[in-house]
This record gives sequence, C-alpha cells and structure tokens, in this order.
Amino acid sequence: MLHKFEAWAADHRGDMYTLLRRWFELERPLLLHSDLGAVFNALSAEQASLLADSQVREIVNTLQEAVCRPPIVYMAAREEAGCWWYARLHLDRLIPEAVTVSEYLAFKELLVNPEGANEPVLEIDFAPFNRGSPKLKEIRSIGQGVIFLNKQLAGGLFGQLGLGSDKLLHFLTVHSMDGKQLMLGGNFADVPALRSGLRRALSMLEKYPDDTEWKDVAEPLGGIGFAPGWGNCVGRVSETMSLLVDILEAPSPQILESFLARIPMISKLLILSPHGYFGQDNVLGLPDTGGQVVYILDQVRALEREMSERLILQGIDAAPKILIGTRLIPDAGDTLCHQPLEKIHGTQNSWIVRVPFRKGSGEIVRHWISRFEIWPYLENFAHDIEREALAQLSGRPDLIIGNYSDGNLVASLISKRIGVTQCNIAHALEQSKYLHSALYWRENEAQYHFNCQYTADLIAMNSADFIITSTFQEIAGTEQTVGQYETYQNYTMPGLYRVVNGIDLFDPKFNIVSPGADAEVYFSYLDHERRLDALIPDIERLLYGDDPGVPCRGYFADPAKPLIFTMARLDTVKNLTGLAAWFGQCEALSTAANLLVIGGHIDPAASCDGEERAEIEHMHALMNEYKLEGRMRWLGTRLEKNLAGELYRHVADRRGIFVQPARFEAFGLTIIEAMASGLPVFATCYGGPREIIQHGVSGYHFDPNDGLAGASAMADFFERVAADPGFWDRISQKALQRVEARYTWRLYAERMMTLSRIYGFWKFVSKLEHEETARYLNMFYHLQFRPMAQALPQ
Ligand code: UDP
Ligand code: LCN
Repeated sequence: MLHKFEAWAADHRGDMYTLLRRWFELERPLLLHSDLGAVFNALSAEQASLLADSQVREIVNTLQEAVCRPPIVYMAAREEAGCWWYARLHLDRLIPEAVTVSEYLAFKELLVNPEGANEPVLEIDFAPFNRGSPKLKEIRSIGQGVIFLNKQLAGGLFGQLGLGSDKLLHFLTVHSMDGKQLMLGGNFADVPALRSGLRRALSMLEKYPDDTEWKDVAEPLGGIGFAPGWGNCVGRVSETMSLLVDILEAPSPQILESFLARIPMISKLLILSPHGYFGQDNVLGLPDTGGQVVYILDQVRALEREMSERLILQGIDAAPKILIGTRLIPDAGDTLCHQPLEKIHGTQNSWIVRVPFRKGSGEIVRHWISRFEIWPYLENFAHDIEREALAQLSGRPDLIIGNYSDGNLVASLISKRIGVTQCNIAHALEQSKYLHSALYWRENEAQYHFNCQYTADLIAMNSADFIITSTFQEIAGTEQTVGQYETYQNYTMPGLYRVVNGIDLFDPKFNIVSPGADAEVYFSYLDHERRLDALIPDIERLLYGDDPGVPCRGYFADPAKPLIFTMARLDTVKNLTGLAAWFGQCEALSTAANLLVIGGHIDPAASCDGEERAEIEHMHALMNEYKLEGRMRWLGTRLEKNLAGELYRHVADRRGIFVQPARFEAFGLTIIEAMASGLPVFATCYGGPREIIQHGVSGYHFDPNDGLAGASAMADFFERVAADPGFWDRISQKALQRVEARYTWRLYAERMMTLSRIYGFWKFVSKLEHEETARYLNMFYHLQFRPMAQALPQ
C-alpha cells in the first residue's frame, strides 16, 4: 500500500500538496483517523477528481494517525489488524518515504519533548524472543490459538519431529494430583512399551461391560502400569486409551485435543482480582467494582461445576477447590470486604480469600483506593496471597487466572515463582479508553499512573501462557478500529521507553472465550413461570412511586410511555450523562419514551470518588438544563441481581429498550443481560458491543460521538414499533437467540477447561523455549516497573 501511495503522490503532486496543506491548517500536532478522513472528505467535495480516485481514498482510509510538524508529517497506517506501516512526507518533496516504527515513535515523542531528538531511549522489543515459535498467519484465525496449537502439536511435535510421543509418555508418567500418581504408574520404559501396554489393557477391558466401575478394574490395570485418571467406568477408560493409541499412531489435532481435555489436570484454581471491592453483596456499582466481579463470580460457579464433572468422569475422587484472591479492606463500609474468607454462594468449595494491602513500612491500608493507585502494594500482596493460597489449597494451584492489569501482574509474579500455568483476562485495557494516555502519561500522572499500568500490562501479557478475550475485537479490532491488545504492539511513553514490538496478535496464546449472563437471573421476559412476581411491588415503587425508597431525582409524568433503560457505574467513560443530554436534546425521543437511569449517587457528597462526583454534578446540571424532571427518573442506587433481572424484564414487558451509551465498552455484560431478558439494545459502536450485537438484526449500534444521531435512531425505532408492534418482537427474539447461541457460561467453562489442559501440556513440552522471555521480563520488572511503583505515594 505504501508503494501505491508513493506512485499516487508522484502522479498527483498538486492534490498531495493541497491535502498536506489542509492537514497542517488544522494546526493540530496529532491527527486521528477521523480527522484525516474528515479533511479528505471536505477536500474531495471541492475537487471532484479526488473523490473519483478510489485509490487515494483507500490509502487515506488506512491512515490511523499523523504527527504534524510543518513542513513534515509522519504517518502511521494500518492496512489490516496487526499490519502497520509508517511513512514521512515533506511539503517540499511530496513523496512519502517509509520510516521504521522506531523512527515514527521518535518523531511522535517530539510532541512531548521537542528538545529530546537525540536523547537515548530504551526500546522494548519482544519480537526476537518469539522468532521460531509458531505463529498464526490468517487474521480470521486470530483468537483461535488452541486450534492452531493442536495442529502444531499434531503436525510438528508428533508428526515430523516425532518427539511428541516421548514427551507425552514423560508427561503422563510424572502426572500426579495431591501427591497421588495418575495416568501411568511409571513402568513403561519407552513408547513401544506403552503401546503394547495399551493393547493389553484394551483387550483385557473388552471382557468387562462398559459400565463396570474403575475400582473393579483398577487392580488388573495397575498391574499393567495404569494409574487412575482414564475414566470412571470401563467404557470411558477404553475410549481414553483408544484416543492415546490413535495419537501414538497418527495424531490429528482433534484427537489430541480430545485426549488432553480428558487428562485430570485441574482441581485447584487460584483467580486473582486484587483491586476494588470484591464481594458478593452491596458492591456492584461502587467505583471500580462492576462487571469484572460479576464475571468472576459467575465464572467460578461454572468452572467448579465443569471441573467437578470432568473429575467424576475421569474417575478421580477429588473435590475441586477455587480461590479468588483479592484485597482485604478493613474499612469496608456496608460490604463484607473486611472478612478474610467468604464462601461463594452456589458452590461446594470455592472461596474469596482476602489479604490486606501493606505499605513498605508494614502498615496495613485500611480504606478503599482507586485501581489507579494500587501499584506500590502489589508486590507485597503477591507474596501474601501466594502464602495464603498455598495454605488454603494445601499445595500449588493447577492454574492461575489473573484479571485486569493488577491481577495479571500478580498472576505473573506468582506463576513464575511457583511454576504454574498462567492465564490472563484483561476485561478492559485502558489504552483504548484513554486516548493518547501513553504518549501524555506525564500529564495524567497525578491521577492515573498509566506508566505503571501499561508497564504491568506489557509484562503480564508477555508472561501469560494463554490469554482469554471476550471478543475478537479485543485482540485485533475491526477494519476501522484498533484492537485493545493491538494498542500494545507499538507505543511510546516519552522519557520512559518506546515499544516497537510489544505483543504479537498472531500469537497462539490468544483465545476468544466469551462470558455469559447468569441464566438463573437473566432470562426471557416471556418465561412467566420463572419470573419473580414478588419483586413487582418493589419495581413499581422504584420506578413510579413518589418515594422510591432510595435516593432519586425525577419522575414520569406519563408512566404509560415505554422506558429507555440504562444502568452502569457513573464514570465518564460509561457516559450515562451523554445519554441524558441526547434525550434532552432529541424532542422526538423524549416525547416517545421515558428515561430511566440507574447509577452512582444523587448526592455528590455521598461519593468517595472524584470522577463519580463530577459525573453526579454533570447529571444534575443536564436535568436542570433540559428540564427533564417529568420525563426522566434517576435512581442513585445499586440494584441487587435478582431485582436487576426482573427490572430488565419489566422494561421488556413495556416494550422498552436498553441503552449502553459508553464512549468505549470493552465487552459490556449489561448488554448480554438485557438481550437475555429479551430487550432490544442500542449500544456504543466502540468495543465489544459491536461484536455482540448484529446491527439491525439483534439490536443496534450507534456512535456516542454523534449521540444525537443515535437518539434519533431510537426515536425512529419507537415510531416504527408504534406502527408495527411485531417489529419490537422480532428484534427481541433475535437478541434472545444471539445470547443463547454465543454467550453462555456452560460454553465458557467447557472451553476454558480444555484450554487450560492444552496450554498446561504445551508449557510442559516447550518449557525451555520461554526462558529468554522470562529473563527479559524479570529485568524489565525490576529495572522499570518496580522503581516506578515504589515512587508512587503510599
Ligand atoms: N450491576 C448491577 N447492579 C447495579 C449496577 C450494575 O447488578 O446497580 C451489574 C450489571 O448487571 C452488570 C455489571 O454490574 O452485571 C456491570 O458490568 P459491565 O460489563 O456492563 O460493566 P463494567 O462495570 O464492568 O464496566
Ligand atoms: C470490564 C469492562 O469494562 C466490561 O466491558 C466487561 O464487560 C467487564 O469487565 C467483564 O469482563
């Protein structure tokens, strides 16, 4: 594409000159994709020749960013996910010239540090460590790492290299759980011996009915060299053994996956989520406490069920145990976050384990602190929670799952120390939410400490054995937008370091495994038998009562209108105030429907978070400005799950909609909850919702930067529904089907358990290959992250 650009510029010097001048005339040093496109569109409206030239439009479309220092501009172009090129253009020469990513970033750094052109800079580059390790090739395969890995294992390790069988034999020979030998008793000297053992075992098993229990064949099988773990009954044992026979003969990716998925490897899990109020009651909607907590609690219930079913099927008599490690907050308000141990409802043996944050002096931090302020405490936290987890689990966990930047860093520290497979879940990577926050990290330092956060992210994502994402776009974006992980591919933090290869989107460590909505709570409004009718009076009071019983502002002068419902934490990115403003500005919408907002507090003094206080005041100002009192109700409360579930359904009964107006939403659990209840949803087009909803089929996207257009689309929707009530039903049906097919915890747990086994095995067989990266990361942690974290106020 750069060659095309060069050729076009050579043939169209006049147009190139005009375009460049127009960019400079904006007098902004950093132009975004949207700015570059807008200038081009304005220009091509004036010059028909430009408009007609589809080639240059295609080129301009790929430009993501331009750094202008007249008479020079440096450009970053993204042809497709993960595939970038960089060029420089001079007003005199007018022919683009390729530059390296390093040169591009160096030029960008001058925006912040104009005198720093010749200063030496630390460059971070992970590419050399990954040379030679297998990588995906196709964009559409991104996020399906395990499928690729199975092919690699089947084709390379077991195929051409032929080493796989020996490694598998070794793996099965040393495999144990709680000190008890599983799979092989250790008497097979080599693969031929194993093969003949399998043949003997299979022919012996033929004599037994399939449902014969393991205990009845354990002795003769033990005599041949087989330990427990093959199955709970003869039928299952034979199947598992046959799978191994097939692998040793001619492995296929599917057979390998099926076999590895059966090995009882996972009975103890450690999940890390240090920040926020992590609890089961009275925490949702508090600052920094939202979907991540819901996700993890639902995940634990689903994983415990899956782990226990798999252990039973494999004939292992062990109860799984899951721990969620979080911080203990002594001054925890009306939450239970001051308790060291809390059993998780609906589980047999899963617990929240809390240890407090300690300062360097040893003093315990008593109060809640923002997720942006926690960096200095994580190292001590990692030590303390590791000790606690080892004690609670009576040994090492089989898998460690980190959550968000802090949990993933702690997971990296512990996993390395105790040699356990590490899985990361980002939930939200902040570079996508806070534009240019890496470049201008110093300006934001007082509030956000992105220097620590982005360094932690880089360390954690490169340490992880595998990474779970909720959507494809989280990794690699869309044609138009950059993926959340992709933002870590190249970036610079002037004065700290420059990243030229931070993460490879084609790494097979990435896997898309989407979460679900708790099916016990969020189900269709049509499922009358399961509905919680007892909650109807509470809902009516909250929505329509003169005294709703919780802090509130506004009422519905005409309660018969359908509802536009939104619910989220009241922070700037969630943009609930944006929705209130569009509602106020769009007459057609505020005539057609009422607005129900649930989030934050009504009294700013009740909030302990600066950003939330500012949003509260903004919301009041909007209600005053647009006189929303009789058309909008704002409840400053946190809804308990069952009440939230019944409320979604109540809004559906009344033919309403759910709106998610965020400037950016990493995934958006409320969207799938609303869809699972049968509500048509209008959601931001930035982030996960774009993938969850098929626009115009199972809901709608809109651009929060053009919220008025979104508001008028909602007004059109209500108008259409008024004319054709069946239209609402059709969208509602599609929303229900979409969630059922894609976003369920059962699908999640099955996939997650298979992945942990395959990556666990992969880690075992490729142990040495990651040592270099681990060393590099260790140095990066100690020389870069640690001093920055320790310098933060405690
Ligand atoms: N939530 C809730 N009650 C509230 C506010 C939020 O139950 O008063 C839940 C909501 O149902 C969802 C979660 O909090 O499960 C928010 O998750 P989401 O992914 O939408 O956003 P996040 O807060 O993680 O950014
Ligand atoms: C964090 C977010 O910001 C949401 O978009 C996600 O839905 C939530 O975590 C759960 O992953």
